[in-house]
Amino acid sequence: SGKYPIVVSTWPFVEAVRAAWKAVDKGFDAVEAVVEGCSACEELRCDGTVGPGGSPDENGETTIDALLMNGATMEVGAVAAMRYVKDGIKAAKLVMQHTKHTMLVGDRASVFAISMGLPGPTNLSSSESMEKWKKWKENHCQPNFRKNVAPVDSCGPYEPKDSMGHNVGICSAGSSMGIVDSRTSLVGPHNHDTISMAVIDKMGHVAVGTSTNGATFKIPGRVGDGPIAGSSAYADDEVGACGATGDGDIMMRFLPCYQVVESMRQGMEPKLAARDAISRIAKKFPDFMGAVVAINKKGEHAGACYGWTFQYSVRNPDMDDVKVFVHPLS
Ligand code: SD4
Repeated sequence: SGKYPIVVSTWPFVEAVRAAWKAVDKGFDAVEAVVEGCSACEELRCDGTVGPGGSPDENGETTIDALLMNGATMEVGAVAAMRYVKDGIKAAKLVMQHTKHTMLVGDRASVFAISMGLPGPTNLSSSESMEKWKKWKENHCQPNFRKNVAPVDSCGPYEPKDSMGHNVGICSAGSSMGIVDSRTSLVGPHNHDTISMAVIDKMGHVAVGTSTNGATFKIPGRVGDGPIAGSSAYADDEVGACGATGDGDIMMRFLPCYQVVESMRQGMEPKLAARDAISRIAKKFPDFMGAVVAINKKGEHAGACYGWTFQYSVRNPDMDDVKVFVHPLS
C-alpha cells in the first residue's frame, strides 16, 4: 500500500504523527512536518524518554540527542548529549539551517541553541526522572553500561513484560528469530525509546528526524545512534527514508538506516530492506534489541524488528487517522 504525503514514526506516537500530518496536509514541507511531529513528542514527553524529564544518566541528569535530515538537499543538523535545552529537534534544525556544521554536542550545543533563541537554560530533570534515578541508586545497582561488572540482585524485579504490556519475546527479522528476556539488556521499552519520524510531503520531498534521551542510566557523555545520520534515520529524495529505534550502542556500528535506503536504491522493497538491515546486526549481536521502519518514494512502508515487539505509526491519504502497525504481525 503506497501513497503520499505520508508520515511514519517509530512506536505508537500517534499525537506526534497527527501533528506532522497536520503540517504536511496543509502544504508544509517534509522538514517542517518532521519538526512539528518530533516537537509534539518532546512536549508530550513520549514514553518518558523523549524531551525533558526523561531517562536519566548515571548521575541522574537528562540529556537530549536529536537529528534532522533533509532528503532533498542532504543537509543534516544534529545535537548530541545536549543539556539545559528541551527542544531537541528545533536545536537540530538551527544547526542545519544556520551553520555549516552537522553536529554540536554537550554544553556547547545548548549555548548555541539558546543564542539562536530557544528557551533555556532549563532544568531537564523531572520528579519522575529523579525518582527513577534515586531508586536505581538506592538499590545499589551497578552502572549498567560498564563491562565486566556483575549485576546485583537488588537491581529491581524481573519483569517479563515490557511497559506496553507485550510479552518481550519473539520478533521476526528475516530468517533469524531472537528471544530476549527483558533483563539481559537495558535497552527496551522499559528504559528508552526514541521517536524517529519520516515524512514525504506533497511535492515528494523526504525528511527524517529523531529525538531521544538516549539510554537510561548511560555513562554521562554517551552519545547513541539518535544524532547519527544513517543510523537512527536517513532520507534521500531519490529513494525514500528510514527510521530506527533500539540499542543504539550496537546499531550505530551498522548504520542500519543508511543500509535500508541503499538497499531500496538497489531495488529492494521496504520490507526486505528493513529485514536485511536488522538481520545483519542480529547475526553479530544476537542479544540486541532494535527495529527499523522503511518507506520508499511510492509511500510503501514496512518495519522489521529483533528482540522485542515493535510498533510503528503511519498516516497517509488512505487513512482517516493514524494507524499503528505491530511487528511481528500476528
Ligand atoms: C539510543 N536508540 O540512544 C536510542 C534509544 C532508543 O528505543 O531508540 N530506544 O540508543
